[in-house]
Amino acid sequence: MKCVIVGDRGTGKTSLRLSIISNNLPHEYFPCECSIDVNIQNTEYQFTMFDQMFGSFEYMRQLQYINTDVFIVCYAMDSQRSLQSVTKRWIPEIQLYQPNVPFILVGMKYDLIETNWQDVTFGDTERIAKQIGAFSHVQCSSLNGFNVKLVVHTAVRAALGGNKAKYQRGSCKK
Ligand SMILES: Nc1nc2c(ncn2[C@@H]2O[C@H](COP(=O)(O)OP(=O)(O)OP(=O)(O)O)[C@@H](O)[C@H]2O)c(=O)[nH]1
Ligand SMILES: [Mg+2]
Repeated sequence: MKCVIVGDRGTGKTSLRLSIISNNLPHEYFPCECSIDVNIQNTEYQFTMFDQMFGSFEYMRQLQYINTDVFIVCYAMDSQRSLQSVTKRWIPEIQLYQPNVPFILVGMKYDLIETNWQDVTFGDTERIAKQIGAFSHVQCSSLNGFNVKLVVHTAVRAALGGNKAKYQRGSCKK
């Protein structure tokens, strides 16, 4: 099962991928791909995650999108701009190249909502998730591990459900 993580620079894509496999934030360079086994309803799936290898080059990113089963589309919860990029940039791009592949919307850096003023509200993000046709919307923190497993399980379920999946309400604290 191939999962590609997309989102603006610094939203936490690599940290999420590494948190999924190790529950630690990166301290050094790691390759762009890693896999874990996920058991859902007594079936084991190999879940392979990629984050962007090619910086801002769209023509190279589209190659990475080939054969993707599910996208994780990220915004950072302390960045309104990264949420705007979801609708302006990332959704148009993945739908251009992989129009039938399901995706989930993921709010990153949930831990910051306790310390920082938030300009991204939960209502806004739920509304946007529905508008863009996300399978689901989850908010998580790679720093403390909150909802990281849920991101994986939701992505696997989206991949299994394919493009027929209906929006499912996100599982967030508030
Ligand atoms: N507080 C907090 N910081 C985080 C979290 N996840 C990532 N960060 C920090 O955000 C910064 C960017 O994280 P990356 O994982 O490198 O983000 P990225 O999306 O891979 O960035 P690019 O590869 O440059 O596109 C780093 O300083 C991380 O330590 C999180 O859940 N909470
Ligand atoms: Mg990265």
